[in-house]
Amino acid sequence: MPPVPDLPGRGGELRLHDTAENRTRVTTPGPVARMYVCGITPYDATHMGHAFTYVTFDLINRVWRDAGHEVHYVQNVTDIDDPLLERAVATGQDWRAIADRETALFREDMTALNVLPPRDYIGAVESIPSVARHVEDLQEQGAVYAVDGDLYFRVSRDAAFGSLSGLNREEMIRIFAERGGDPGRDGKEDPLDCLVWQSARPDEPAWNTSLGHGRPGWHIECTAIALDHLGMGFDVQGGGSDLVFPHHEMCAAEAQVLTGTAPFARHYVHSGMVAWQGHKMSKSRGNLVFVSQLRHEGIEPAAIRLALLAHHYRSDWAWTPQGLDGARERLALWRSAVDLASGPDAAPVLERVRVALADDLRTPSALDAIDAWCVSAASGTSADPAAPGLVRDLADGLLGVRLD
Ligand code: 5CA
Ligand code: ZN
Repeated sequence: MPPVPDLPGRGGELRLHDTAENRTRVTTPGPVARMYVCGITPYDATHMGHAFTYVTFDLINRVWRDAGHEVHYVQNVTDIDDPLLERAVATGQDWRAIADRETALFREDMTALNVLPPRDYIGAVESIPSVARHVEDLQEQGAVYAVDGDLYFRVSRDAAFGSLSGLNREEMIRIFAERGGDPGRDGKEDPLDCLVWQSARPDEPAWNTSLGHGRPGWHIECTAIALDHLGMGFDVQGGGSDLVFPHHEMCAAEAQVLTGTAPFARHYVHSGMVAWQGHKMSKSRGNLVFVSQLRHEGIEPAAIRLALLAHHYRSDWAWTPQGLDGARERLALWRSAVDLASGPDAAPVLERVRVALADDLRTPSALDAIDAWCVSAASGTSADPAAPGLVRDLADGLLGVRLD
């Protein structure tokens, strides 16, 4: 955990857009705010889309802390799944070696970007015993059936199924097919039922559990990890908007059936998609700009972070070299201003940044407020010797942009 500067006073309570209610409302965590953010599937390096998503949830972490909460942040790593095994076959490498290497690189990239690490960072493989227990519980409730040895969850058992994404059935079936689901498989009771346990396939890794020899489905992994480490009704479940359906809808449905209570999470928060070359940046398409590549080219991580923060987290946007150039200029402006011996009173900047971030993370306004202070400081007419230090601390503490 890197040091986070203490700031005078306290920020206000964070308001966030909730996908399930499709409106922005205040988060109401207890003394310990609880957040689960879906982690990477480690078969390729961290790209700007990942970075945008994890920087978004890092802001939530920082704003809650600034408002006086502790934060219990949990993240998974999907260290066994189809794309990882496909990459292993395609490259002739061991799937575990790929997962270990890419997970280590992701953590290095997150550290470079000054993203505060989760308290619990949990792998899918290490969670297999827990997944098996949760699937048994679902079986006892009659919420599971088998198709040729694979186990499916009956989504109809959750009365609230569909309410998170707000999609109609037809849309759900279409998107399910696009994002790892199998609506057309023969023998399923409902095309939308999702796999919770897949029996062993030849030449694929498998584990012995009470459910037989096999491996977990994707959604139940996050359900189990979130329930084990946070319990029901935690404050925020997060990820990119490509996880709204089916992933977060399925996680919530499984958890709600398992516990007989709702909601799984009190806010469902989703970041927009970062595109490059005309399409959403994705490992499967291969149109990627990697954090580690830019770092090796000598681009400062603080500049990458500023390039991301220039976009509101809910917007879809395209990465551009010009955007990065603008961020490097901004970083230089901020650095030269906080290196001055004095500047205009910074208390109003702190307030403006706090207000902007607490209002659904309006980062562009927060950056504008700091820009304005820097321009005014550079004009040299004001003389508060404490101001540059406060701006340095608030840029680091609230936005995660280190200026030293
Ligand atoms: N392991 C699962 C979640 S349990 C997974 O989706 N992994 S991932 O590696 O594909 O994506 C990790 C996170 O990055 C997810 O929250 C995803 O929504 C987000 N993400 C992926 N591509 C982009 C993109 N182009 N723009 C913004 N966020 C993205
Ligand atoms: Zn997940």
